[in-house]
Amino acid sequence: DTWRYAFEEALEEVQGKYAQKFKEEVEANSDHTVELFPFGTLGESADIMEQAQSGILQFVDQSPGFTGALIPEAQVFFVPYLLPEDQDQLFSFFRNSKAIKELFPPLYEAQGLELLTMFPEGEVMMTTQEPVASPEDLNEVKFRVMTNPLIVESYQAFGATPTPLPWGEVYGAMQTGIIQGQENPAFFIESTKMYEVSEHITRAGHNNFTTAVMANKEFYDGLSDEDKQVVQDATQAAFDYILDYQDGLTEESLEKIMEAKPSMTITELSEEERQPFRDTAESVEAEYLEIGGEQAQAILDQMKADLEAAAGASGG
Ligand code: 6CS
Repeated sequence: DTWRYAFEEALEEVQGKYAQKFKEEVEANSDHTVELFPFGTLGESADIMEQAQSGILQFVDQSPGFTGALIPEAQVFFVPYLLPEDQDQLFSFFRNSKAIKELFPPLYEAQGLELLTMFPEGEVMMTTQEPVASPEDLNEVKFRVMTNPLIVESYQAFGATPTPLPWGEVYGAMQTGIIQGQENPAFFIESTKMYEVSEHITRAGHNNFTTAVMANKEFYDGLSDEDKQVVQDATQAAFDYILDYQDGLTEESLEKIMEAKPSMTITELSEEERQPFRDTAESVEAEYLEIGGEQAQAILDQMKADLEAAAGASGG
């Protein structure tokens, strides 16, 4: 059969690299073919999700930043400073998290989706027109966020005026000044040329971009045991590959940005400067428990236990 797989990025960006590896594995180990649909070929993120839910697509990569509108629990990824900055701890968390492997799957199932994996894409950085060293500097800055209520809360707590937008509108909105800030990992700021329409990059260390890959559940349930194994093995191989792929990616991307635009500033906030941003975590977490759905508390507790285990495992 031909399996259709859509994602939110271009072929040579992180989600595309993951998808290419998944395709390669499936095709090497079965008679099936995987047809890849990069960003823009089938619409915005919300469109490909609908297509996966209705079975037009067999696979979809949609980030919790968008899924949080559908599965409120997925908004947990927007509690600032919840995920560790240390890469070993971060990767250990994604490899072993019980929240991801056991608690999230039933929530995705209820939406007609088989959750296959979640993986990180890189440290999230702000790009703005003016330098940012404190929440005061975000005052009156219309800041584009992905479309879920908790990240709106989070950027409000950071002092900004959050503006939820689908990805396709962000470059134009920055260019015309409708928004004056946005956040994304370095590789994406580089590949989408977001640096052309912003002047400053700020590293507050508040998050890592998480994404998720799923299958249409009816399709997945209808597969033979052998084909399910092919899908699971390809998922695991692509997961290992994509963590390796990210080694050094952030620094390389920042270098490319500086080459393309020498006037760009890249500022890593000090611990002291980060403190007021960090201080918002408590209130955003409380808001998550309010709006994060019935399983919010269970997910948050399990995430924290998983993160503690990951910190222990990597000696951190
Ligand atoms: O900011 C966004 O909306 C996009 N950012 C990344 C890194 N991937 C896909 C997503 O649509």
